[in-house]
Amino acid sequence: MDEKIYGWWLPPDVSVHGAKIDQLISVLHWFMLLLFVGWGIFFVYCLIRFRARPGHTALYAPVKAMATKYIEAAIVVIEVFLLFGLSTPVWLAYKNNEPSGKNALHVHVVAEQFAWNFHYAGKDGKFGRSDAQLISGDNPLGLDPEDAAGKDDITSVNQFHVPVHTPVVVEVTSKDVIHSFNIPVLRVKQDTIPGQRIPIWFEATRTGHFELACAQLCGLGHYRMRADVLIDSPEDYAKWQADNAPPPQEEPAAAAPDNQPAPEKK
Ligand SMILES: [Cu+2]
Repeated sequence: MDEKIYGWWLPPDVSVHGAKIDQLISVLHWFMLLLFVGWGIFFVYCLIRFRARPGHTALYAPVKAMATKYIEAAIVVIEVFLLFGLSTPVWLAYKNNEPSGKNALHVHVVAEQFAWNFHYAGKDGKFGRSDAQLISGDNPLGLDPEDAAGKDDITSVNQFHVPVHTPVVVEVTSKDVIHSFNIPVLRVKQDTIPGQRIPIWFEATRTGHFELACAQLCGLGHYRMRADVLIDSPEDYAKWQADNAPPPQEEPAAAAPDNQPAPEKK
């Protein structure tokens, strides 16, 4: 990786939509800190005020005080505001702004124990047919070698190249169990569910070498289920595509065994 990206606070944000998510995370954490300090002070006050001492007996009947009810009601109102007033609009803005049109790059991602497979449509912009029956050690995506649309498709294992300043729509699915596609610097996280192809999107604002991690405990090899995320300049991305353009059956990355991906040095 290019830099140390995990410190005391959030990792750097290199996405166009991440600033609002970061703002939301900050507001929620400051509010939780406020609640923590408030309840902490109240707890210590109670320990001292109601400590056991001679001449004082415990009161077993509930105390009838309105102040606590007002405080609890106020917290409920604030939490409802945080959920529906702040969080939901940020989520809707992200979900409703999925890029469409020709300039968006579409990538299919297939998770498996314990690797990430990436499938690009190639020059013709059409994804070749894939079939679970055709999946093998040499063909982890189950691509149909007979399908003309798939002849120029590009695949890679644990190497996720995307161009900078380009909307990218990723459709994630899984071959086996539930995994989670998580790229912290791009502020995207989506569970991958067998049998479902779920779209998420992002647009990177700078080039660099980052990390994709599986964020769902998916088996004994979960800890090593990661991929390199390479946000390339348009020239580097075009070069990578050209270097890896195939016929798919001769694609070197696709020939890597499922669990022993050979990471390519940048
Ligand atoms: Cu996983």
